[in-house]
Amino acid sequence: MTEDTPSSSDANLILVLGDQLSPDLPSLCAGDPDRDIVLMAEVASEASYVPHHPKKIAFLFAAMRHFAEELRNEGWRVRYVELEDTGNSQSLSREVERALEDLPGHALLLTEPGEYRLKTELEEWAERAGTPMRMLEDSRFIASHAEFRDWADGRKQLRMEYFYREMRRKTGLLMHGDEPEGGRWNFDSENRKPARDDLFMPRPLEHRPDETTEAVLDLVERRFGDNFGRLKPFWFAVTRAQALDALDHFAEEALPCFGDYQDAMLEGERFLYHSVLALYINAGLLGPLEVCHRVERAYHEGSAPLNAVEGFIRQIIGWREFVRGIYWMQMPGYTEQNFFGATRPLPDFYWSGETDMACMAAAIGQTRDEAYAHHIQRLMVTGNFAMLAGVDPHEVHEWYLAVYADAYEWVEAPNVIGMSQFADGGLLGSKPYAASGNYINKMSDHCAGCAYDVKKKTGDGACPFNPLYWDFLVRNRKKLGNNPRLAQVYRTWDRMESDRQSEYLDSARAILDRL
Ligand code: FAD
Ligand code: DLZ
Ligand code: SF4
Repeated sequence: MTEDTPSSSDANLILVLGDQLSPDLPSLCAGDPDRDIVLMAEVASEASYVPHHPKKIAFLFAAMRHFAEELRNEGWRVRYVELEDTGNSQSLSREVERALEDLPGHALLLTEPGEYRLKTELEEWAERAGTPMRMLEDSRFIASHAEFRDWADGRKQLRMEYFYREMRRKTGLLMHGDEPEGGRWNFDSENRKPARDDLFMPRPLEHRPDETTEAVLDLVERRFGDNFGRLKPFWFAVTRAQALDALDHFAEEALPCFGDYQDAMLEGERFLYHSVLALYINAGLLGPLEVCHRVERAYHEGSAPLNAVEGFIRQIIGWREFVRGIYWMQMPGYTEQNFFGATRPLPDFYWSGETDMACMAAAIGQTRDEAYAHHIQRLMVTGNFAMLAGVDPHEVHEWYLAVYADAYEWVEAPNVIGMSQFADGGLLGSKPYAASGNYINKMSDHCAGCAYDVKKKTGDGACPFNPLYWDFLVRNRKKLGNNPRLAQVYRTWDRMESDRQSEYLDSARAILDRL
């Protein structure tokens, strides 16, 4: 542990969390380097509340150590507790307590934690300890809690698209006065093409680990090497400067095709035209608005088309802000929601990758290697399968929270519990993202090399997504039968011969029994 001890009354202990690595963090802006001390701590409680992917832990610890160094260079005194330091109590609240014992008279100052769990832990600790604590709102988000609540209040349905328009107006991104650039708010109708493997494929910018990162890699290998996921090769950015380079690289190389191939999947192409920036934005190395401004600049300079730029900006000022609003409106309790009453344990192959479904093997295999899968793999492959198979959404939630380098509950839970599993009964989406093999075949090239036949609907060798799709709809008809967006699908089922219906349900039963 490294620290310098000043003696000052009215001084603050500023707790900076692993996903608060931003120079413009409100608690740092409110602090004074001549008076206050920054506390950062690597602790087992955060590193193991789910079995995080080793790459995720290494990324955060390395980024935390680099950030602490940058703060010191700017004149801050930093008390940095490494995971294996003698005396490390291995929990953030106890590390605050330990630091305050050494720094009597200091008050605790922090920016609101992203996760409800940790916010509650710290609030309860401060109350018990009788320690003065000032928790500032996290202004790195575009919409404050109050703004989201005001927007949501009195609406029968919360739909991202309308919230997104508010965020466009608020930020002025892609706006001409009150009018959206190009005359429309949303250019998705021009997106979502399947990709071809003869297209030029950029790769995200890779960074070589320096000495600090190598030390973290050794630590993580020793302490978390048995967790699901490969630690090496490790190429993530671990400083803001590197993350800014990754942003430039994305804007120049991949952004122009981002919209067109946003929903595509290709065997062996793990990143396609995605940015792989969520882990940097969520940890604070990049600000969401600066990312959007960089991307908007590419449009104004003529190097990226409007459908790509609008689609990308929508993900950040639309979806990212919207899911955060839902999370804080719904917690506590959101992660326990289970609209369908699904109880099946998560199949083992989510951890082993051993499945002969080619699409699932690709998504899980790259998750193991990269701590990354793109949106459609998360939603329409691993998420879709879990929902169709009736897996307990809480188990699904814990898997996603563990395996992705960008996963924090405030963003992961609404995407998993809400968008992907429909476990909130339709708060976040108007219908479940359920799909048969046909969707995956249209958007990918996985089926050509699969042990199953995507065209075969039932019986031996049929693509499992096909019978499971119908079984899911039939099993949950009481809950979904009145959904107008599913009326046509249920009509198709009702028109089916009863023998055919039985074949679907029998095939589904056989698959589920084997899981
Ligand atoms: P890109 O495809 O390049 O998109 C650009 C940026 O938009 C992302 O970096 C991210 O900041 C933002 N974004 C895009 N979609 C979403 C979304 N639905 N919600 C919030 N932000 C979005 N995102 C996370 O950041 N953390 C998670 O733990 C997470 N879990 C998910 C679980 C499921 C089941 C699903 C369906 C989606 C999840 N997402 C999560 C959203 C999205 O899949 C990831 O943000 C994205 O895949 C990250 O890769 P990227 O940076 O290459 O994103
Ligand atoms: C995810 C994570 C991990 C793995 N380790 C730490 C840690 O040791 N110290 C820390 O301050 N933060 C860590 N984090 C990030 C926290 O879990 C995150 O700040 C909370 O979940 C709030 O979003
Ligand atoms: Fe996936 Fe079915 Fe296609 Fe195989 S056939 S890759 S299981 S969708």
